[in-house]
Amino acid sequence: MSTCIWHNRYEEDWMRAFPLGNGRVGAMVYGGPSKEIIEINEESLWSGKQHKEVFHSTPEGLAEIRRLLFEQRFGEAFNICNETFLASPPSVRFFESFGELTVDFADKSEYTDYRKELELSEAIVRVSYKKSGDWYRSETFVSEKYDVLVHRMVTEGKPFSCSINMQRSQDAYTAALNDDTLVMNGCLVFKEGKMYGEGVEGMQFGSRVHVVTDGKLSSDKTTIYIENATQFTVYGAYATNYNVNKFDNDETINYRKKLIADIDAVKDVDYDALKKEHIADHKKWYDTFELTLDAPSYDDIPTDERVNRVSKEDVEDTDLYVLYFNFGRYLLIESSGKRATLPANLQGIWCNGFTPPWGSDYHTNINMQMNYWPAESTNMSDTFKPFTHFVKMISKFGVDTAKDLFFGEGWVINHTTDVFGRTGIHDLVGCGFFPMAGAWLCLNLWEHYEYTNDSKYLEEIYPVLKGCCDFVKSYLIESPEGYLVTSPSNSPENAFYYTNKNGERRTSGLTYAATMDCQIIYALFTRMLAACEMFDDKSYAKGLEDVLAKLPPMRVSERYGTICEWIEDYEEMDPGHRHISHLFGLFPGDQINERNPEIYQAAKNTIARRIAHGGGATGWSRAWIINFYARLKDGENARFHLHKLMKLSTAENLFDMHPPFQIDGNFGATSGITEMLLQSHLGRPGERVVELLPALPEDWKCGSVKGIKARGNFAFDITWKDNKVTKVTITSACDNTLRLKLNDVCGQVSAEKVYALEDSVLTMEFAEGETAELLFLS
Ligand code: FUC
Ligand code: CA
Repeated sequence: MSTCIWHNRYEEDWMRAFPLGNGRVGAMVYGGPSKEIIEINEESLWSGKQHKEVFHSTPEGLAEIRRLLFEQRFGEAFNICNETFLASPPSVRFFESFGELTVDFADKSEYTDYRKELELSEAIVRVSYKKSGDWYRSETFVSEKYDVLVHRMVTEGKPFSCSINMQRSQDAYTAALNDDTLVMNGCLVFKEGKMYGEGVEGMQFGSRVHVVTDGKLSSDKTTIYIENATQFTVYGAYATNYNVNKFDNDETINYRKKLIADIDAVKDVDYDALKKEHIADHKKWYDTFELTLDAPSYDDIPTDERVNRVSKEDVEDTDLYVLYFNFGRYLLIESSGKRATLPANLQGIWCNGFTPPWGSDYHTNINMQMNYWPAESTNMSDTFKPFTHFVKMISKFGVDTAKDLFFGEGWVINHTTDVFGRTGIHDLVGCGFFPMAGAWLCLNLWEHYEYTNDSKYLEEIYPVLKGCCDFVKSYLIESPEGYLVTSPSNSPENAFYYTNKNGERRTSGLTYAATMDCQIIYALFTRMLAACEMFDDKSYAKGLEDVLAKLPPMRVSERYGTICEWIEDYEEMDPGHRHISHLFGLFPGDQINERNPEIYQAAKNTIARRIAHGGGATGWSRAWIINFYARLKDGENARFHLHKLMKLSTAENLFDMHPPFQIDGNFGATSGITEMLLQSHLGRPGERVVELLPALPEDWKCGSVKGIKARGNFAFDITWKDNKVTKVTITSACDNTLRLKLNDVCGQVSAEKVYALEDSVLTMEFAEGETAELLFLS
């Protein structure tokens, strides 16, 4: 059971550094033997500030676009969108690196016996090596309790000398306050630019670094020097003046106060006690789940070599999937659990430099939603907190956008946002237009409710869901076929071929009623109906039912046997496109399932066609495919694409590669593995049916999983042998009825607790906190 990522070779490369975090402060530890570099991030350090977006659309323009789309005059419709839809300023700003903490050693001589490891179950990076016969060992972690980074170096050999610095190459200055303390203070200045609008003197931020050592301390203007030491400990505190409840920089926040208080609280704590507490705190998050696959362990091979064995020699390393899975859970805990107040962005909280890919922002046409796919099923529900807050905030900012951009009700957001509440159409109309993003975000909220069964939470998010449904209802119009449709509409970020009125072959991304829109609306409205029932909101339910009755049905392509991606059976411009949006209903939705065999088969054909044309080329797309195959109960293909993900889209520190690094693939694949082991999407909310090992690959003969969650707040421990379930222990966190489908991995069932069996579905009543055991005989 792999829980340790390790290297025995050092290279000064951010993509080989190991990530740490406490949800708020992130760190990438390079592990350099002559110069240690720890790149720091703080979740809220974004350039820019809150900005009221300006829109240029008009009700007449929107009506004209819609008319043109119904007449298949896509080019003309697009031109109006292109001229009027883009927000001013057009782009959101960036998440940025906080700076680098460095320890520069005087001794630059050769080193041997190098080892750098990240122990996932402890959230500690350890580095060790020998120089001139002496061992040097460091440990680094980010404490949840004290909210600081801790880095300690010890040698049992000859004393050493080094210098310590905390720096950022722009917008900040560092000064030694005295011989043991550095302060860094800054203000993010963002220059005026065509895409970003006026220049901004933005967020204030700073750091306080404190050093404790048995050596001699001295300092000059910017640097602390340590001489003749056998050990030192560095404490780093980091903060900004961002206010997550305002979604803006806040001049009234004195971040320096926090830095001083944080260092004061930690600096005299005994190191071993501090570490012990850190590990115990981490285990509360991490130890809620355990996956074991009975496969050869290659823990003695460095992780980078294991990745390379898969990519270059095509080795099947099953145990590496377990490590990757554990890493996925770890990454969500470190970027969105513990002290996090903002959700995991495109890179979690780990970003190198000042202009990261896609600004390391929040993309809401799949990426942000995908980040949270494993949050509930892998039993770390509390990592979802920052997401809930974020969507609540967005729902406030999105009200003006719904009104001023689309002349609609409720709230809306499109395909990207930042931490300042941007909800308009950004970058380019072609990809930036996606008014169903909010509905998709709401479905994540719903999943949190279904997995926790927490009706207070549902009450809390009900207005947000309602506001989203209000927008969708106001956005729908009647099509010539008599359906209620979204218009304009697109299928992120694909386009299709059509023939225009002059008989010319053209492409368009815009149409009305793209399949994904209909699937998202179906998912949201059917769930909302369940919520209305709970709150006895009959008149609202009626409105939703009326819409559901008039949504266009899914269509099977006559040419390809696939699910049509758009309202018409168009040919895709890119048949291998990374977005497989029209399978939203298969995963994360539940509309496409085995109860409708024709559509289920069409979904299989849809993936096959995408893959035949080079689909799954980005890490996140491949991760999505794993979830699809799991839902199709196809364990072999799920495993095959997991293998491809390791082979083609995984870096030497196990970060997912779009490429470049993008964390959604890590999270998506973690969810995919979970879906292979347990599913609970069939049936109505509140009456879901659980299925065990629905997509177990032949190769994963024996194993066990502990703590895997099903909707309804059931936790399962499952043991299997020779591809058959042998024992299951179920704990219910609330009074509830379990419905368990006995599929072909389940033999003859027996239990001490009373159960009923009908049509291969076992039902069992649970009281809050009750545990029951099922045994299976083959
Ligand atoms: C979506 C994807 C891209 C990339 C970007 C951050 O727009 O289409 O592949 O992942 O988000
Ligand atoms: Ca965070």
